[in-house]
Amino acid sequence: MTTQTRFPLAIQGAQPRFHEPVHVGRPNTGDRSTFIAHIEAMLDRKWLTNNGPLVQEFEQRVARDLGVRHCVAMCNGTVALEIAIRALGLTGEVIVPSWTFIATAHALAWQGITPVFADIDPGTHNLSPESVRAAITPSTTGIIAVHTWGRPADIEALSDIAEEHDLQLMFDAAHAYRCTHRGKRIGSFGACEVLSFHATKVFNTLEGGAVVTNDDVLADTMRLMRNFGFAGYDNVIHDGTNGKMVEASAAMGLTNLEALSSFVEANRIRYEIYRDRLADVPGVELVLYDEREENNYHYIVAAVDIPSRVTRDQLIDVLHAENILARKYFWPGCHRMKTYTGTAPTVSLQHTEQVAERNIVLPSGPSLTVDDVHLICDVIAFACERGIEHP
Ligand code: T4K
Repeated sequence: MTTQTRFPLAIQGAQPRFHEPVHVGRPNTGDRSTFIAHIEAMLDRKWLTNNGPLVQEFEQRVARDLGVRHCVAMCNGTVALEIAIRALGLTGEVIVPSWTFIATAHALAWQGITPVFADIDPGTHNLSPESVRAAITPSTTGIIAVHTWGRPADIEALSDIAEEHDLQLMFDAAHAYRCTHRGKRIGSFGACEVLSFHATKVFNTLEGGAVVTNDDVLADTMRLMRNFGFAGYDNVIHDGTNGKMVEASAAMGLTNLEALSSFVEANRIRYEIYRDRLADVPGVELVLYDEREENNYHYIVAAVDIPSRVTRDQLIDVLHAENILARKYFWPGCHRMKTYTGTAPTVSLQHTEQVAERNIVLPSGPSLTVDDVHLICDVIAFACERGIEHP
């Protein structure tokens, strides 16, 4: 269904098209009574955190779902990154994309490791292996590649580079739950992969994260590290922090895992509407999912460029005026965030720079109706075809 676009756009003074804002990252929540039953049982048990039964069940279910030996649940994805980085013994310099959420870089810098920013492939938004090669120095100890928007990184090329230069390779898989690479679910590539179960993710535990790995020793180390290094009462055998997932988060996780396939199906339907409706809009190019793989279709990502009659920033203004809260993730790129501008990038980040000026992430997910998606497409088509100056 398409709605006749009316004039003038909200930016020119009319009522916004949406009375209530529509968001990127509206939380997906499964069956309420299941969640509440878990919470009631938790309260009855009076066991709220510290490796409780819900967390243990959650870890087993996630590991089985992803086909990996260990899932070590944590309080959020950022702490999971930090713990994985320490457990792998990374030091000195670690290569990361600049085109990622700031947490990937901060998890290194927070522990005195220098994030060295490498460029991306503009088509996939994933780390460019050539750029990674160019960024290696004698101080490099590892690579953290991101499966950006759920599209798997170039795992084979990066593994070859890591092996050649004796570097650790781990993945930030915050976007990639229930996505596959060559038919195998993301979760068991590299030394380990880090998941985020933040409220805005396809699969949430309120806040939460995990490291998944097939390495038994690494998993044991991370279990110690997330609980202050305790190996039983009064016995600290490792350095550590408080990275534990609470039972209420695991309750949400168990609830949402049951509903995850329905979230993904709702995402797929909305993605296909965007894909079809925006295909002929001038200057708008969607980042497409690879249909040969399993995808979670969570992020709807597009580049806005000539011949669109509006720039990306103008389109954002138009959409926001209509209460459509599209985002510019990950503008301006980590290397342009204040904390990292003191050090000049060591390799060209030209694709990152270009993508950062054009990229837009659009609202999606089960909380949006398909009519909402059509309406958003109407506004985008109108703005890109006609421009904002049109009477
Ligand atoms: N690595 C990567 C590649 C990541 O993308 C992330 C997180 C991480 C690592 C770190 O994982 P965590 O430590 O977060 O587990 C949001 C999320 O907070 C962040 O988790 C996510 N990436 C990032 C891409 O997006 P913000 O600063 O944009 O959040 P905010 O508050 O602007 O919310 C985004 C939208 O979601 C808003 O339009 C409102 C909506 N929203 C949000 C929340 C929390 C809701 O409707 N309900 C809610 O409860 O970072």
